[in-house]
Amino acid sequence: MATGQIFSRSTQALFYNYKPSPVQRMLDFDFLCGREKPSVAGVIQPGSEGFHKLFFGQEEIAIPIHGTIAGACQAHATADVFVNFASFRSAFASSMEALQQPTIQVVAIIAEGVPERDTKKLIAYAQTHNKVVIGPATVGGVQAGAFKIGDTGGTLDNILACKLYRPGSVGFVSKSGGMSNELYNVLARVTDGLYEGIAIGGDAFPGSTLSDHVLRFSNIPQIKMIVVLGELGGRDEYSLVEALQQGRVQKPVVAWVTGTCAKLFKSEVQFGHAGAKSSGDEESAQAKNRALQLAGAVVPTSFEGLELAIKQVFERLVAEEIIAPARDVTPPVVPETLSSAIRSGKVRAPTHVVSTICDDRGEEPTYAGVNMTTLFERDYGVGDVLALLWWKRSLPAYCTKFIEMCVMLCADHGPCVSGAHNTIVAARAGKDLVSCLTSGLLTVGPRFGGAVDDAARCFKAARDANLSPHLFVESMKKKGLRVPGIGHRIKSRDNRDSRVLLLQQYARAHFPQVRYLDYAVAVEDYTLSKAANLVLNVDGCIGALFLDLLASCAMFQAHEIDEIVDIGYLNGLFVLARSIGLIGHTFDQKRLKQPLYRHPWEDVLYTKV
Ligand code: Q5B
Repeated sequence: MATGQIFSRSTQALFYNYKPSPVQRMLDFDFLCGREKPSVAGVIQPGSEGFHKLFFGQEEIAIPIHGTIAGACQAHATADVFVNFASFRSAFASSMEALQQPTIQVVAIIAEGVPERDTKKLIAYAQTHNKVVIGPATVGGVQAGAFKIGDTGGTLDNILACKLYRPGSVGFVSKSGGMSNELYNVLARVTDGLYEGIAIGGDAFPGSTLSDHVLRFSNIPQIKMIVVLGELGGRDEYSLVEALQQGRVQKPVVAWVTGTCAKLFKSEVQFGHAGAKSSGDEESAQAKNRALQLAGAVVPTSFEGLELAIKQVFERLVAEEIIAPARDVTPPVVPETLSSAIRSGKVRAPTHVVSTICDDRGEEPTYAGVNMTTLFERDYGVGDVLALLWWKRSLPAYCTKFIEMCVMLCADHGPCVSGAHNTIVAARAGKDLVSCLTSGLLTVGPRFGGAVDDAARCFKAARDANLSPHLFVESMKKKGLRVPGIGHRIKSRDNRDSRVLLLQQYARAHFPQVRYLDYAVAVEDYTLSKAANLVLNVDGCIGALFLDLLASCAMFQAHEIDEIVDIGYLNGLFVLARSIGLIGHTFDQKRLKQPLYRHPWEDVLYTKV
């Protein structure tokens, strides 16, 4: 174990198993202390490479990520502290590997529950190689104004209140991390503050002991007095007693061993830490306090007396001119994050995204204010969900049933249509599901499946303007345009599209009125007089019937209907429906292990025109 300073203002650490909050806290501490270099040299995340963006003061910096411990040590040869945030399952292997790196001198193990036999192996290795293990089950340690491990010292407010941003004259060691924060606060109030503080962790076999650190503090000239907070259970405090008796600690020691209340219990009590359980009188807090006092430590009569005892020793050392109290400095202000400043109401910031259809911030996500539980309580279906997310309102059941019919009837129309063909070719080229799906969807347009909106626009404009079907078709022809929603590759007067018939049948039975459908059928009558395949197709039928739905269900105002037709919501019905079929085609091809598609030469006219 090292015999003096283990940290300084230039100490850098490697952080194992990235956790954004403790790393950022280390960097914020650095900034408060006025360090020039961040104390985290790199992060180790097994199997990953790259960098994490974090703040160093107001500036964003990139902290490199390394996939292996050895790689990180090689890249940052001067980083000698290993801050191990691995779980208790992997803490041993990673700590041992870190100790074996020549560049690493200190390993801090945060995890609780590391098996004692593993910790003993780490201790043995560290002792023979003169390295320091802090923990397991620890928050770590801090050298005020220089370096801190992970979450030691707690929040920024606490670090400021405890003046940990500049060194004082007191060395402090305890088992408990929580009690360290408490004592840092006491030290800031009744002394000139902490120089170095270590929480050795609450396990029965800590990697380094109270006395290890007290002896180390004896060799650090800046430390003028030492405060020790022990705990019932174990015999660690007796090594300190021995060191005091042997005169190996020349600086005043103020000590208190917590757990005196254990005597009030009839049976043995296990306190919070794994090692905090006394087996036998010698391990009781009372016995250890007595022994420490006899060995020369200043030991108050209760925990409440600890503050006064520290104060008195400090004041004596000041009077004897052993301590020249550290002067206070004003630390820089660590900029707040935007989210915390917004939370505390200090700033307002414009949002960059507006969303009005859903909210996932509460206990349950909502669609237009309707939560998931309600969806099922009310037995809502896909049509209802679509209405909530597309129009932010519930529609009458006959409308949502119609929407579901559209989705069901347009889900697929065989493997030969443009969309399915593209999807099949993509699947056979080995593409992933999303690529196959989007490859098919990209064919949806004015000729294939994407004529619903245009059909609605044209039928609405013509019907609202009282244009006769004949004049409407001829005016389109004059402009050189095909009537959207009319015509089909395989359907005709004598081979009607059953989807169109089913939708018409349903609407005539359930819609209050079908004036746009009637108009579309009159257009079809006229176009059929020109050619047998100029039928009202599925796009045209949905377009006309949706106009009827919007106009008659009393849920939309006139300007909203115009907006729906303008924006072009209705092709969305075909896109949604056909996605079901395209996904089916993708899986079908993959299941059949179909080979790469190549179009046959015989099917291509090679010509020079
Ligand atoms: N003529 C659909 O054409 C098709 C005319 C017309 C006036 C028309 C064509 C068209 C409008 C767009 C439309 C949706 C390209 C169709 C769908 C989903 C699907 C698909 C599936 C599924 C078919 C022959 C003669 C020419 C043309 C004239 C044709 N259409 N005149 N208005 N609308 N429609 N698309 O058979 O004088 O000889 O020059 O663009 O609504 O996509 O199942 O396959 O579920 O997947 O190739 O149902 O109608 O006819 O181009 O040889 O034209 O008729 O001007 O006249 P065809 P063409 P002329 S549903």
